[in-house]
Amino acid sequence: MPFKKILFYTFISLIIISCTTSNGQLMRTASTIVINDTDTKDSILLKAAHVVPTPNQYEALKNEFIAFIHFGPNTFTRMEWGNGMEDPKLFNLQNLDTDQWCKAMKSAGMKMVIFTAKHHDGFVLWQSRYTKHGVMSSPFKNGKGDVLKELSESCKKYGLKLGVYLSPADLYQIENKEGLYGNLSKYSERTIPRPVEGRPFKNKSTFTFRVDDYNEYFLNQLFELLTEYGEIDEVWFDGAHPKRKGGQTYNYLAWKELISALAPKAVIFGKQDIRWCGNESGGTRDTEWNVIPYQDDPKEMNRFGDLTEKDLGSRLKLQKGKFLHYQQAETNTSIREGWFYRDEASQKVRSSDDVFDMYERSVGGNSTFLLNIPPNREGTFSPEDVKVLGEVGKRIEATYNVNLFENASGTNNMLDHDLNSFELLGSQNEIFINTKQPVTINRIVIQEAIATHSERIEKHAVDAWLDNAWKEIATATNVGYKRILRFSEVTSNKFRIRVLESRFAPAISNITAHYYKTRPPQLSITRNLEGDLKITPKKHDFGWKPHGEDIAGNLNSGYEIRYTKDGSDPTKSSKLYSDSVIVESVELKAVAVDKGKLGSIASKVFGILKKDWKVMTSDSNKPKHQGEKAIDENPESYWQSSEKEKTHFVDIDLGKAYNLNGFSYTPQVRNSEGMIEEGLVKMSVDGETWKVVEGFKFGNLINDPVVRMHYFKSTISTRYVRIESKIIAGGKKSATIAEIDFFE
Ligand code: FUL
Repeated sequence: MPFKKILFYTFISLIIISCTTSNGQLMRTASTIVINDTDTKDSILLKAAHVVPTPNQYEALKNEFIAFIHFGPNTFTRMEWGNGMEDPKLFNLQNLDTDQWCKAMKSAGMKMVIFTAKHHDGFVLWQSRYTKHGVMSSPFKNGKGDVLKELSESCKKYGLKLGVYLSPADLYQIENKEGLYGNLSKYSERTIPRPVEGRPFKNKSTFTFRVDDYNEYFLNQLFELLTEYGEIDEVWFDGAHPKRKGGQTYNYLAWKELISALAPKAVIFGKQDIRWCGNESGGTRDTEWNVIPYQDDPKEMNRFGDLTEKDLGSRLKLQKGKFLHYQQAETNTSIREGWFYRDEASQKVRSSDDVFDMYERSVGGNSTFLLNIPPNREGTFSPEDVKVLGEVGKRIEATYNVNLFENASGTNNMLDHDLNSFELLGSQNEIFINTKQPVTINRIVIQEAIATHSERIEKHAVDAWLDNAWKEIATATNVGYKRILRFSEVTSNKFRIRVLESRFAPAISNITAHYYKTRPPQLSITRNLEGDLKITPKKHDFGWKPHGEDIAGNLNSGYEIRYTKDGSDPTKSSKLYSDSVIVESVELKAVAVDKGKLGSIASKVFGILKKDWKVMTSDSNKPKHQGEKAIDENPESYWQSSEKEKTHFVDIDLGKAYNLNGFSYTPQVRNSEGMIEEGLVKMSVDGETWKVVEGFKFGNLINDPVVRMHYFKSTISTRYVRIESKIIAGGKKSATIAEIDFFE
């Protein structure tokens, strides 16, 4: 063995020995640790193993499953992004029922709710003293209503924590003549809150900051939110900006000072406490590290970029940092298509399978699950959303409230349900658990004592004693706050967890075992150009494959598929799916039936058959992205125009004239290129001269690239249709279409 290697192993052994004697702490823990020029790969790793969450971050992690609520003028206009000039009168809320929201969130097992007090449009949903653009100018309770107040009271009643989303982007303040955003005002000392006659504050504290008009406005509003609605546990700063003006910048460090003073228990999202997971679809990383390398000290940073890479905290990444910082991810997505409520008919709701799967991947993948439920125009959660929340809550309870290692023998500190007690693994990297009776399980939960010992496990495996031998049943990478391992069910009374790689001695605080009652699979529905229907089980995104076994197949064998073509929900006695069904202009719904039990219903609206369609012309194509790709029934392939012209178009010959009442646009999802945010639909009698039918608009496409519907004001009868782009999302220049469908 070369001398250097011997030295290294001696160093590691010494550390392990000292870990066992010094509680695994080789240096002081902190939520940010500086890396010096003299640090080596090993000392960087040692430092990473001592980066721990702040008490607030740790409390936030323990919430696990939390709710998001997007509500505002967009709920009434059906837009994803408003323009800031909406008439407050359209916020015509008649039957707000925040108790109903809280009941539903509680039924899902959620612990906190984050509410869009102000979205990008600038409309405020509380009685602010500092603007008239909000509930005070709406018909809601004759201008006297306060949605946040009602929600905060319901939260207290139902035992939910409350967080506020206050959008830094503010289109009302950008667009209106007296708007403060980007008004080039001078920086000067301002007292927060600015007194308003007749509206005194109960909280008498004041602050002085050197800021401009918009930052003062923002601070005044933060003051209201943090002092008049009870305890606030999270402040959510969104990074998106539909528009900017006047080089407006944000004095986040001042905002932070105010938040720390007024809401000392609050974590801040989008800044140093909590980061965006990097997508809005519920995607999770197989390895989600919360110890992240930074180039600057996060405590002093004003701006935080989005961290979207797959690998954020591997050993290699850590070596490139100047600061190691604890920053957990929130996996945020919506239960509906879009962040805001649009309608019941065409805005799909995620199935319970989907939500439960995301719950397991995110909470069990070292992050927090933040699920948005947008209230409808009535001011309630829609029945479908309530149903899914309730079902998911029941599953979580039935699975995770029953610990099948309850009376097992092994190291007590890991089996006692107490997050504060832990066992430090020294040179011994195997944990044995014996149950009195054999147990049938398909889930194991492991938690590290991150509050004191950071996240240290890098790779681990679980074995079960089966047929007189150890059989590996699951493997995964890091653990951190929580790892849920999922595997095909096994029955045994002996289990073993092996830590295969770690950053110094890991401290394990909790190990439990569970049984998830499998259900008929979710289905996926497609058709080809000829209209041939294909219904297959949707693949669950399992992060590992024990011994190459087909988990979905194992869990769901023996089911059959039933379907309807008239939009009604399929039942056990609906038509049995077999090959060779042709579908055209139908709303197809399908369900898997397993031992008499129905799975969740999958649905898809199919437009007219595309067999005889032709793309007559398009203004331009990029190589491999010809116009035909927009109508080939394959959402993976797409048409893409050049970047040269301002507007782009595709002309389609439908083969014969149809009476069309709308179309759907499927954006390509490979990257964020070419999403058509605004455009025109044109028709032609001869395929040469074109007349505008109407315009269309789709918001938030880059973050939320799902199929969008546009219904025509009245039916159009035509054979030739042109889809023309006007504005491409994100200021991009070329247009893309993955699929266009027309409906009769
Ligand atoms: C995005 C926003 O643009 C969306 O409207 C939504 O609020 C989402 C949570 O964040 O950046």
